[in-house]
Amino acid sequence: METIVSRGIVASYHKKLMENLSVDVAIVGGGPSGLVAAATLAKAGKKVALFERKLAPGGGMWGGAMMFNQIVVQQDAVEILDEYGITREPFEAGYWLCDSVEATAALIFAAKKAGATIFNCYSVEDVVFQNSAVTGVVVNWTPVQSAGMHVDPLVIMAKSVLDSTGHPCEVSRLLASKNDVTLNTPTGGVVGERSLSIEEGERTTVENTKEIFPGLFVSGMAANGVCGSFRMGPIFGGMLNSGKKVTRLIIEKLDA
Ligand code: 48F
Repeated sequence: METIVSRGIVASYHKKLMENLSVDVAIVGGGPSGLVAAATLAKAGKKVALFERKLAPGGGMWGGAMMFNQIVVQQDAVEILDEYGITREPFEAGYWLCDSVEATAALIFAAKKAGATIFNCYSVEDVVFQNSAVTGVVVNWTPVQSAGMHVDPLVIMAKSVLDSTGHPCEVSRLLASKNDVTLNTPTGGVVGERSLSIEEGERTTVENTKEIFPGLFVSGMAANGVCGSFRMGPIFGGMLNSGKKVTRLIIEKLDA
């Protein structure tokens, strides 16, 4: 029995990894925007692998605000809550309340069920840069990175890469710091996020969701970080809508 258990895990994981060495879309970061993108792209028939640094995907959604595990979602994202069966309670006109644990779990479940493959405990430490475009991601185990071990990474090739790493906008920063490139941002580089302004932050997180360099898209808080816009705190409509918008943009490009 001991051998059966180990053999099953090793063989099936090996198969999962082999099948994802080359994908349509590599999503970096399993927060709400990345998870919505993963679910929607996979539902549209695209081959999607999502890489999440932590043990549990979900990013900043689990904790609500200051660990009060409730989130606020505004009216224009209600359809997305309903699509994933997330319970919502009315609050003030145009605002809904959700349990953050239920909402996060629902998005993870939806992404997996739609056909995306989730690789947790992976950190994306670089991109593949060929012919002036991003063509993949360079991955390593998070514990290797956090222990500072000198272990070389593996490579996942992707037709499109999504930076949904949230506030640090890590993939975009890596690309900009290691290569002489001009990004599609107000300064041509990573501008960095501004302080909190909810209404503007929510609006611009969707506006800034775009392809910032050939092959590299940004969504969620990373979109505002890269473009120099505001943070917004524990309101999540913008994140959900950003995941939907980036899906449309990526599909347009993949199908062109
Ligand atoms: O920050 P995060 O939840 O991304 P998001 O979709 O949502 C932002 C909100 O949670 C919140 C907010 C809403 O109002 O402002 O902050 O923009 O999730 C980002 C995920 O990316 C992972 C990280 O662990 C987190 O789960 N991540 C970050 N860098 C890497 C990474 C990396 N280099 N490789 C893999 N995962």
